[in-house]
Amino acid sequence: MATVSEKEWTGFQGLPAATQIILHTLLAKLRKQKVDKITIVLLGKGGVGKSSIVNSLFSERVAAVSAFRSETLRPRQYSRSKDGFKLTVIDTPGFVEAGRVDAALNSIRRYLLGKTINVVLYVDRLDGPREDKVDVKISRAISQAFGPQIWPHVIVVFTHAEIHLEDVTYSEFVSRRSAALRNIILKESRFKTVNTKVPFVLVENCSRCSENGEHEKILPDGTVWLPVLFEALVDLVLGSKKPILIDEKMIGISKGNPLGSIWMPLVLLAQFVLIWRPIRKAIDRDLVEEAQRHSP
Ligand SMILES: Nc1nc2c(ncn2[C@@H]2O[C@H](COP(=O)(O)OP(=O)(O)OP(=O)(O)O)[C@@H](O)[C@H]2O)c(=O)[nH]1
Ligand SMILES: [Mg+2]
Repeated sequence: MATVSEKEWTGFQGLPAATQIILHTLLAKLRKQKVDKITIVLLGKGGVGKSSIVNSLFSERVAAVSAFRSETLRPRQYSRSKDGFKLTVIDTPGFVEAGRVDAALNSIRRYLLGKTINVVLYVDRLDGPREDKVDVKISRAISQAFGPQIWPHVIVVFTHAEIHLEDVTYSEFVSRRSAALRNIILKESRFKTVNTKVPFVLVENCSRCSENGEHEKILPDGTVWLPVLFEALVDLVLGSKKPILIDEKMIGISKGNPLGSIWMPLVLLAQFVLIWRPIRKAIDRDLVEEAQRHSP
């Protein structure tokens, strides 16, 4: 049974004043559209910073993080409320290695069964290794686990975004890294629509990262990333993307054996046509022959 904690969003008060002003504006925008709750799911490889994002979003240490081992052994749900608005974040165990993606996703989708979600944050490191094959495998596995209809609800989040590069500008590195992952997602996910865009956001979870004069955490290009992340969430939620219910139909989990329920009537029909009808005919023929033999 998953742990559910629902409390006041106390971390909000600890945010820099400038950030609070933007978040208040975003909350008002949601209220205007009668959105009083958002549920976010975090997905991604192990150790990329999913649980750290939970803590960044709430501005409170709610999820355990570790540099050395996985602290998130099963999906966990956290909720915080502010002024009648409830933010729920579902943290999940990482796809430890390529070979275990399907197994990890299977347990995650079973946990999500029956839940309604607004946004999936697909998390990866900005400075991550260039393992295209793993990203391909993960994109395919996510499409298979939830159906390609999950992708319009996805925002890619690149963590470890405070990097300093020697041979390329920050903006060029970001645009090439994001384009590469976005292309893989579009190609492998079977999610292709005209003008498809997979939004992405840069995040730096480290508590010692650079700040501006307002004590807001900034990226090397000066962007204050936390409000940008919240803006992306609100844009997606208000951008006509209805929340999705993770139901049995969507994820292909049925109570019985799905193959049995589809094929059983066909098997019975085939048995009737190929076995019982010829036998019945043969019996009828025998009976007629028998009757003829015994007739005077
Ligand atoms: N510098 C830096 N470190 C980060 C960032 N995000 C996470 N970390 C560190 O990376 C390590 C792993 O972070 P977690 O948040 O536990 O990663 P996770 O994805 O939840 O890991 P699993 O639950 O094992 O899948 C921790 O030591 C974090 O402090 C980031 O944006 N910048
Ligand atoms: Mg974790």
